Amino acid sequence: MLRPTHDGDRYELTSPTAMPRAAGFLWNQKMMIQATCRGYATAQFMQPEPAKYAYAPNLEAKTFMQPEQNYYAHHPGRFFYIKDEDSGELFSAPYEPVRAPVDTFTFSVGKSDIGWTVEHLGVRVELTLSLPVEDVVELWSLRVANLSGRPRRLSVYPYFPIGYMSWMNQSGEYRADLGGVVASCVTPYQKVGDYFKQKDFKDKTYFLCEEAPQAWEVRQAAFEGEGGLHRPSAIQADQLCNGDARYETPAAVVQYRLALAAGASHDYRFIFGPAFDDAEIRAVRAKYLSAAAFDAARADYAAYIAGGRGCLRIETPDPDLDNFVNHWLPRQVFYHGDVNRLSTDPQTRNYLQDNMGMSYIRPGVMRAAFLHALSQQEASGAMPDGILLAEGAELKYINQVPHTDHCVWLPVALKVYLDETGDYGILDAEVAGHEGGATLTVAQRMHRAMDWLLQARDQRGLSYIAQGDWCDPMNMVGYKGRGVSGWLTVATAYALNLWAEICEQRGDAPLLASASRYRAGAVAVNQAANEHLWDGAWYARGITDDNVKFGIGKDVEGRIWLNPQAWAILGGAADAGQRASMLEQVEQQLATPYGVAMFAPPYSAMRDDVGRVTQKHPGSAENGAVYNHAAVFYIHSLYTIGEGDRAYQLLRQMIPGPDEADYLQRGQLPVFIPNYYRGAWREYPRTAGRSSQLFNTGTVSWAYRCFIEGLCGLRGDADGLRIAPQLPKAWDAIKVTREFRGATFKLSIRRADVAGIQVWRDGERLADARVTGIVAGTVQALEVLIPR
Ligand code: CEZ
Repeated sequence: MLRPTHDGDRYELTSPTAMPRAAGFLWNQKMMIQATCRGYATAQFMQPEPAKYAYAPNLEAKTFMQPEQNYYAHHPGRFFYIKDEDSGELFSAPYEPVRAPVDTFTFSVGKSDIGWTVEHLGVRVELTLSLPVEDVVELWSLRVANLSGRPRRLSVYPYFPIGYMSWMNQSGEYRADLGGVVASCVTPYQKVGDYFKQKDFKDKTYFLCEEAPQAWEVRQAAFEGEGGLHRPSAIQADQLCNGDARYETPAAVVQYRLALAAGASHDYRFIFGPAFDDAEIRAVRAKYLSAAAFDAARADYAAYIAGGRGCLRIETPDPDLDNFVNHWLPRQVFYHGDVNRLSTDPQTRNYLQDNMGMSYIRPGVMRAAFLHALSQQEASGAMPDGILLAEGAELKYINQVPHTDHCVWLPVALKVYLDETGDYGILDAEVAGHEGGATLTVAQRMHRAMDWLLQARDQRGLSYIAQGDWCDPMNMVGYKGRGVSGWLTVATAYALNLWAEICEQRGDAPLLASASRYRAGAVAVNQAANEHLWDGAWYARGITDDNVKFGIGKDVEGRIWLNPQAWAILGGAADAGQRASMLEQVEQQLATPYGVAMFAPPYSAMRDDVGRVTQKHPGSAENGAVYNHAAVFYIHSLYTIGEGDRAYQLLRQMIPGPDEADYLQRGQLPVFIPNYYRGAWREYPRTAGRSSQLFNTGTVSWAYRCFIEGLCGLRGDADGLRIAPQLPKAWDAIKVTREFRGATFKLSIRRADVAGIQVWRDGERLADARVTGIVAGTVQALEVLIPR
């Protein structure tokens, strides 16, 4: 099997399985490669740091979830193999790794659990995954039922791969005392300081079984053997070998022998998660691993999710839309405001917009977040790139790249909060600066932020972009310190106007004086935009360090961008004629069947005066996708100018379906809005519309706002609720329930022969299309008539 040849110059191995990792290696001054007997190879070259030219099928990036994530056989997952003891036949649920053609398959996504039902070989497998409200633990229930009408002898094997935990130290074993598999590792590090940061990490992964199994295997390679994941060797034997993993990749696999009479079924429960030590594992077992505890945890969790149900129920001619808006959209908004994308340093714009959405769900959360963000304002009035949420958190990754737009989001988010709550008292709230900064009121800090935006402009009056604005990867327009952002310029005007409006609403003399100053500032900014950025039919995206205007008619790629148009509408730079021209150009150049693209045509190669956005694959992400965050700004802007039809069409396109061809093309369930759908509709129609599958996106707070305030037209003001629905042409009537400042409004909105909007209550017409004197706890029924 293994022998030296050529006088000892060479060794020969004749079995590919006896020493599967036996390898040789070669090198030169620029590279090295190690190759195993089975053909696996690891290579690296120097440029001058070590780099790869062939990659593992997974990405190691830890910055954020990756769009369009690829899955492969050894990707982490939760699997259950079922073997017929008599025939030896095998399948797995939900589907991987065996990929047997099962008879029936159901994947069921709920708001508070996910389930699968699979039938094959006369056996039904029902799986449910749920989570508790507080702890990091997966609750898995499994029911195996015999549908075959005859007694059956089965083996049931949950297979939870744990994966490559650490190059320093990893192992795993079955722990009878804890009732399951426990794998342990040491999170890798090299700096001494990291030892102290990491020593309390939860470096154990447990898989606990309510019912003790007959056998187990913890060494992944022993489980899989030569059979491969679709037919693991360990499963082909009668019984698992009770193996452990010693600096070997661990997996949690257990075996249950199950004799089921005809029509009988058996239930199992498992928990899976991380822990610091055995004591914690014991405690989590005691707390969760029983039928009663599962039921209680599920009920608690369902209640927790229901707490984010939002303030709007609609009944429209489009039931799929209703379902999304009533159930899934507020859930996604709640997710964002609840956990801030599970980051300790969310980007400031994300933090503000994600919490802005909480205005409709838990306004108190938005209030606290807003004050927290302001507490990290810099002395200059600038906002930092990220908001630190945890003690010891640091600005990382993208937050180390200087962006210039963060102050814009303050009045944007604040206005939504004020409209929803009327809590103008927040302007007087005092906010202590962090790291010994001054204590200032919210209004004073807002002034500083607006002053910062006003001064961060060049001699033409255009806003500097530094290494990015809203568009993170637009990092080379202004890295030399001169380039400006067309979007940020018109967005600055919008921010100034919003803040001025808030000051005017508050109405005390000093605030009024500030308001007129900021109004004048907005006028000046808009003038500059019109002078330097209007390109005849739309606004340019910016001007580079070398004074090259881009996003203009003569550009072959990146010719027209959505953001400057949308925000020129919002900020008032565009007059009616300009708006009409922009809308037409957007429709002609950016419309796709899957929504409106963020710009077009996509870049096909690097433009080093624009930046890495041009290096993304054409039509993906910021390189000309239907980037929903940008699309929703535009939709919102359309609602503000009474373009309800156009707005609705685009809003509807943001949700997958309802026809099958659309679902297939997008590849996504209509239970969330993804951050993008592929663009490049003209260039790459095959992939256009494909979902990124990323549910982290600033889109959702705006989308919810568009449904509430745009489509249904139910926006608050300082002391009332305005009523100005904008139904799409094809609709005659809708019903809406809107919760607002503690009261409930039940509206029946329909078209009638009226000249303007009429609102009727108890047979009496209200003076305006606006309700005031709102009393929490009351329910009002309103008839709303809108012109045909
Ligand atoms: O991140 C988002 C940001 O969270 O991109 C948006 C930006 O406004 C959001 O604040 C537009 O650029 O760095 C990159 O290239 C990434 O593409 C990120 O910009 C992007 C990712 O989608 C996050 O999942």
